[in-house]
Amino acid sequence: MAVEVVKDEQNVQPVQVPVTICGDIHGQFHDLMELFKIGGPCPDTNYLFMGDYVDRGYYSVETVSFLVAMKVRYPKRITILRGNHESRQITQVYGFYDECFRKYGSANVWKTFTDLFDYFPITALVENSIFCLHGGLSPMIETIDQVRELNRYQEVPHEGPMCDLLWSDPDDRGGWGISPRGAGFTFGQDISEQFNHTNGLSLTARAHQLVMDGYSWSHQDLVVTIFSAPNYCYRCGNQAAIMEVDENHNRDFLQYDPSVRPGEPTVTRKTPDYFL
Ligand SMILES: [Mn+2]
Repeated sequence: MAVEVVKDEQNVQPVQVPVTICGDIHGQFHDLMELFKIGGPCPDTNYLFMGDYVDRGYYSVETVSFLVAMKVRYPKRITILRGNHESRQITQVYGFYDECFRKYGSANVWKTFTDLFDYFPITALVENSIFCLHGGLSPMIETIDQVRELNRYQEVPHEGPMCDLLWSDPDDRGGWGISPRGAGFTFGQDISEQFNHTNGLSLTARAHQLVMDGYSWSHQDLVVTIFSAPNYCYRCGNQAAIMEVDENHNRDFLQYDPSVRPGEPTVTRKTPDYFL
């Protein structure tokens, strides 16, 4: 059912205000429940999630199942974009594959989800004004129309425009730079200025990077990073945030801390070896 719902969405999925824009969740299911407490339940609040639902945290299965179920039930109320972790290759390294195997005794559920990920839209455009995506810009993409022309129905490629949109990061240095991640590029304020100007945008919103306050402005407020996994990997000590955009396009950031789970210590627990 989810394939049928997301496959007909556009590479640049149009989204209306009011909407609440969210960043990485990374399998932190209890914190996702906290997010809906802070932001309001779906469908009372419209949501736009910018990818990275799985890997790292212990509850990727529950996290992505919940979001996909909400998408099927309220397709016009929630938009779920693809992150660089919604990928066969990455999930075999960072936890989702192992979690599926442990919880279901086979890779079938992992296979079904990663096949679904190929159909997720890769960007969204809020009221022709806020361009939303997981990573960042690409030297091969000058216009939003060029994003519309991509064939997105595939595993996240190792290079090229679709890879860059899911992997790139803003940087203090100008121009294009080599990304230390080994995929995508870094892009400077001059690049953001040109892209926002060319496409008539007020803002590019993206996720993908841990920021200690849950949100962080770059490039003189042309780019915002939103990160919605508090105390990322159960050890980073960061706050999480979501960005509300109201009917008048006013923006408001809501920050939150980790949810406290019954029976669990409130102190940060010992970090499992595989996070190190
Ligand atoms: Mn990411």
